[in-house]
Amino acid sequence: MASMFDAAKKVYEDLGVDVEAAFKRLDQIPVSLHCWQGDDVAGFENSDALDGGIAVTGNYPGRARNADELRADIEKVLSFLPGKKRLNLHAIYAETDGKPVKRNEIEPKHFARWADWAKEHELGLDFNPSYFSHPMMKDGLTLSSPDAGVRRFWVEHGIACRTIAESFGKKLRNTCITNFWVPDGFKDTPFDRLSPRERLADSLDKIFASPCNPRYNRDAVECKLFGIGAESCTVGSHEFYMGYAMKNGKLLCLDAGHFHPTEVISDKITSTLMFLDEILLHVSRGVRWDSDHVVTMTEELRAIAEEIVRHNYDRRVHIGLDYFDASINRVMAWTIGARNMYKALLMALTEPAAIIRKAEKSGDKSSRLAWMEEAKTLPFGALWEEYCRRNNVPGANWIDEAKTYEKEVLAKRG
Ligand code: RNT
Ligand code: ZN
Repeated sequence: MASMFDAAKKVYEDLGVDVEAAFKRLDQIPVSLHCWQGDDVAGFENSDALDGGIAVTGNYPGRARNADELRADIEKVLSFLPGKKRLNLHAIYAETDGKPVKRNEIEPKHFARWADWAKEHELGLDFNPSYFSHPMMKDGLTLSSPDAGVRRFWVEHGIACRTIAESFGKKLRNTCITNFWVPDGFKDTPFDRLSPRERLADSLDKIFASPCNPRYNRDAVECKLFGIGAESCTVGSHEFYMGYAMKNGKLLCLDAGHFHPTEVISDKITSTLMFLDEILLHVSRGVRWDSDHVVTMTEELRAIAEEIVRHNYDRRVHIGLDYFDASINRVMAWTIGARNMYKALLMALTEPAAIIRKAEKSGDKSSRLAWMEEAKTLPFGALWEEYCRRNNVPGANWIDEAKTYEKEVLAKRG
């Protein structure tokens, strides 16, 4: 293995790429693993079917049924991932010892086990209030509902979540990013698109008025184009949240599956960061109506990583994953997408940047395109295998290990 790596390294070095520096830089770029791939966004509240315009299809055996199973599965996934990791939790993953606790009354103690476990595994935690799969969602609306009682409940949920997030940041000495996504929208064309947006902004203002130390928690707001059952108007549209984030100093969350099919978030990174300090990404893959397919090595995934790397946004772009697939082994779905994220970052970190930049600067567009295309077939696999080896995680043989875990653990779940 070492000799294949040495040969590959030489190829890259001849193109002016410092592979060791790329490894070191990748070591410092965290990827936040979403907890919800392991149980089909079910959580531990025993709620009815998933709603909020998102859907998980498939019934592959082995879904995690409780927090211990979910943590065991996450540990398995983490053992397949090189590089720096975080974990992203949703409020519905509270552990309340079998006693139902209202979402507006959840507290840090309901996440104590998660926090202890995160500390033990040296993981930073991120958080999300859960504005779906709940009876207080009325007519598809939460924070933008015309019903003041509904809005109040969800405002309180948001405030409770920020307190929990702050406790994570304090305990782990690691800033938590809390992402606000609400599914609020309309199946058919509303006459008044303004009032719900005014109500959403007002509710958010009320949530963010609660004190929260930005060293321990910072907030992001996530826009969306449409959801199932909310096809005609989404209250929290891109323009809504871009404006809200800029005006209020929040992070904007760009989900790769939340835009028109030919619109890409990679092109939004430089634009938004001209006017915002930080953004959050939900790296996902949209396929027709679904915004949450397993992340594969697409042109867009590479472009996202390139934008972060080329402009040194390592600390200003927070990378989170967001997809859910129940039609294949969930641990493998998780791992495939997450490994692809690290892989794309390493690819971006080892592109022959100096050569391409020089061609562009001198106006030599043919050489620019030629080098960008040549770069695609450099011996990248040997670099990736070496990076995995140095981080004590398997190369392609993770697949066999995952299959063994399926046989020994997942298949035995009822
Ligand atoms: C939904 C949003 C949101 C959720 C998660 C579960 O379209 O992308 O981020 O996927 O919060
Ligand atoms: Zn998302």
